Amino acid sequence: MHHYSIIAEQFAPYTQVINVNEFGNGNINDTYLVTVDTALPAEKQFVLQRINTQVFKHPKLIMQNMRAFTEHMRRRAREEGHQWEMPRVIPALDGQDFFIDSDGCFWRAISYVHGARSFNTIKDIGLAREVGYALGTFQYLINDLPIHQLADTLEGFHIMPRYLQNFDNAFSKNGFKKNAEVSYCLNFVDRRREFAHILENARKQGKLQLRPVHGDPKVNNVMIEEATGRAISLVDLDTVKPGLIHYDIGDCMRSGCNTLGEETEQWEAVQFDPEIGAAILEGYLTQARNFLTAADYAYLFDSIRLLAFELGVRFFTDYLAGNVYFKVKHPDHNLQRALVQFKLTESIETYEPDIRHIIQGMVSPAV
Ligand code: GN1
Ligand code: MG
Repeated sequence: MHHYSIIAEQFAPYTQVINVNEFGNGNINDTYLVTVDTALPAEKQFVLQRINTQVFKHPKLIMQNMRAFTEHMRRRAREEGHQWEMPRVIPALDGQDFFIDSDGCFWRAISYVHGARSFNTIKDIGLAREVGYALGTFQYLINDLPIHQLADTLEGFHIMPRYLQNFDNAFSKNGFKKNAEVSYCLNFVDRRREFAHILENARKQGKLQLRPVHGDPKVNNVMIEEATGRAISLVDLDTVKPGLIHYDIGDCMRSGCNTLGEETEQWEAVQFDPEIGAAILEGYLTQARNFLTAADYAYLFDSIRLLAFELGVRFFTDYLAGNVYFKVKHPDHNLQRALVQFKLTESIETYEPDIRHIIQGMVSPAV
């Protein structure tokens, strides 16, 4: 505790640190909420994070990106009259955007979105619409930033054919106990090998273009203003980089439409909720209509199916590899998480006609 206060003080030179508490439930970085002694409500708290440099090999690039796109988006929101908050980078005592401690760990601080909270699952249609709206707004405000101005903070992120290769490597290298659940997962992946290439093929064929994307727009990264119930920010900005907008919409849908949440132990009961899906898409399209192309719409269903499958493969691969990427609470945690995503993928496949119908209705709304 004391150790963390000393680090927090690096980012709070003029005030006293009151406490440092673990915050959120990220799978990669370590996150703390720092409370300092100030009368200004907006500055009372800030977010302190230790970046996992096993995953993010070039953490300075993350900070460089963050400076560039938060400033861009803040300006754009002002010009467009959007009420939208972007977390601010808080410099360390020496003026740099990070602090390296005596163990060589990489720390950074960002402002906390004040007067807002997030949810791990979606319980009502109104929240679903706000979650979609948040993603649409984020993509809209960053859309005109040239992608060459964004560094690649995580090479291979969301490139599904690569995840399949990693899976094959982990499978051939590691011993594991083969039980009913593991066999189910192995078969599940094998039957969808071809499908895994769908987005990257469309990109190679020039049908889909790289754009700035968020990378991790899951439900609990959307900040909902407490006073109004409106989405006012989308946080967790380490993976903002060039990508396909489909990674974002797929990730947002796979997390929002699984009402049991991705950490549930009842994986057999996991389902995709089409009503919540329709509301997320509706909120998303209020903003995204401005920049989506016909080809973008054509791959929406596939992106929903693919991102659930992708995350399942990533969790399962990490289980096979001995839990080296995602933090786990027990040795079978990543297997459990993989089963949740595979069940969700199955449910998305079952609902395919309904989901396509919903999308179709939004592309060409009845007059
Ligand atoms: C990881 O650490 P967190 O929870 O923000 C992962 C995402 C996954 C998510 C699943 C860099 O994000 O891709 O969707 O877990 N981030 C990275 O909960 O791999
Ligand atoms: Mg994240």
